Amino acid sequence: MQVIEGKYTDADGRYAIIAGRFNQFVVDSLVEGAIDALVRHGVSEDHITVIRVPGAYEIPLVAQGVAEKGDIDAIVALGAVIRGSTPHFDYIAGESASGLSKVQLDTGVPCAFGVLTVEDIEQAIERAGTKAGNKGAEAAMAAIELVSVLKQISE
Ligand code: INI
Repeated sequence: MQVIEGKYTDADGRYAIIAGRFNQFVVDSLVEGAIDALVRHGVSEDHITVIRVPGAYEIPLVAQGVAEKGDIDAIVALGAVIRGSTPHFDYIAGESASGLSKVQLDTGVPCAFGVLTVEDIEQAIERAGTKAGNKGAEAAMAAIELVSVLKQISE
């Protein structure tokens, strides 16, 4: 039996974090968590690029451009879409998720989904480094794992 599992360290990988500016104080904590997780798992700070975009809706387009350029191993998408204050929540959250899924399938570059889609600001804060952990860090770990799995299945 052969079992392929992703490793949680990456000394050579290049990562792009694409972060929405909307709900910035929440997203900044996700960015901080993602960078901390990448660096603590071996990624050099010189190999991390942070790109800011207006909101979660714009992340897929920029992810597509980054992925097509070909010099990044994985993308960590970070944002916060809060239903309470967003009548068009479903459109923004849905397009962000499906757009990122399309980018990773079209390009083969993993796009970890660290976009919070929550009911209210309290839930957002809980997922940005308080009682429910830091979803930015979790997305960064998923990105590292996917880079490792893809490397192994292509060997
Ligand atoms: N963008 C977000 O990332 N989160 C939100 O909660 C949000 N709200 O509330 O509207 C939001 N809107 C902006 C959107 O992502 C685009 O930037 C905008 O529609 C311009 O294309």
